[in-house]
Amino acid sequence: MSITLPGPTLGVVGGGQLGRMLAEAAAPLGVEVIVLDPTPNPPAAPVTRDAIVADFDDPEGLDELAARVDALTFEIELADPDLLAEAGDEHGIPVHPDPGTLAMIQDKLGQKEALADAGIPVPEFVGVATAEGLERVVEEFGGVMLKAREGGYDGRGNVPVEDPAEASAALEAVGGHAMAERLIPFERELAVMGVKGADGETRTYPVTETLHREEILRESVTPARAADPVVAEAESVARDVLELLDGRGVYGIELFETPDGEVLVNEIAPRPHNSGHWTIEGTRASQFENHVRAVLGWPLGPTDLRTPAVTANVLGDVDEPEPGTLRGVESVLAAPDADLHWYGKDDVRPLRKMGHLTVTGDGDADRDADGGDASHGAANGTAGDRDALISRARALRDGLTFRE
Ligand code: AIR
Repeated sequence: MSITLPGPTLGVVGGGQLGRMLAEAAAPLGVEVIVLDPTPNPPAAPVTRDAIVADFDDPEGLDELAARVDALTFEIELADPDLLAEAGDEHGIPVHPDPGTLAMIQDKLGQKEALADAGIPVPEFVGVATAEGLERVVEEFGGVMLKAREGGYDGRGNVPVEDPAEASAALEAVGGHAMAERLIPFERELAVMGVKGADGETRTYPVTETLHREEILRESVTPARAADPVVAEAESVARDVLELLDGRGVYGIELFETPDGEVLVNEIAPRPHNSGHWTIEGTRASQFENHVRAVLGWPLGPTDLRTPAVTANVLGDVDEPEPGTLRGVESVLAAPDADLHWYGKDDVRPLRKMGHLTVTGDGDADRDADGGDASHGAANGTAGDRDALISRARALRDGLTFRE
């Protein structure tokens, strides 16, 4: 392989925060990025060479993108797999992950079937299309998570149903074409970011613990506060998942830890993922950098932990959409242990992901500032340190608001 600079241009379908952070990671490698997004001036626009305004399923828009880049990828599952494959063929450029993998993952039922067929542990699941069918499943499973088969993300399209009487409304809410899976009374939610590079090379990042509320990720904690055998099992399951997926790139693998220490796959994202944002500060090669490297077929970068890290999402705390102004930022900027990532979205909406901050170290910034016993870049820290880190990240995040 010969790598020369200036480097290639990467085309990304989707220009949201993930596209923005991909482009930020691509720049030091000499890689330029062009995104395609339906929204004019999307979050990635200020840090990319260009942002083409087109729908994800607009053949002309995708053709224009493919004509101007050396490789294609996507940062949102709403990308169209058939168009991606066609554009790649037409312009003779690689598309990663494989559009077939995207198509498999897009259908939540097909995704679960593929995992189950490969012998990968998943919660019990079934496809549902009628209210009567869903009622029966809710009775049998004693509660399900109902998921739109296609199109849902950031908690949209997921509805817990514990009472058969709610079946009809729930099915309507997710659009009628759904997958129901047994509600898992999990001990913890975990996630592993994995990356597949050229020549079958795979790497995983340390296991992350994810904390959700209302189906939306609030914080991620790395390393996860799980027992060693659970962490080892999570890594092993993640490697099996990577084995199953075709195409280079980063994959987010969301997992449940059951009360008896079993690990089940919740779902997979064929792209960088919110539960891997901590890798920007917590590792040498972030999920975004490794996605760029992988898609281009370049050698992968190190995924080991540099420092314990907690990421806290900054979500829209408004009741109605409005132009977003984030207040209270000074204290995060002044913090010796925190990094702020603002996504640059024009409008704030209720619970919209507007930014995040990552805190590293042991959670005791005052002690660190005094030159005391800090664990930056050193040991992995204790679970108690992680508790302190979570409190610290929450305190900084909760000081931010879009409200007047
Ligand atoms: N995204 C993609 N799948 C899940 C998520 N969160 C990211 C992508 C996408 C952006 O969210 O970066 O472009 C869209 O965010 P929003 O707030 O406009 O819906």
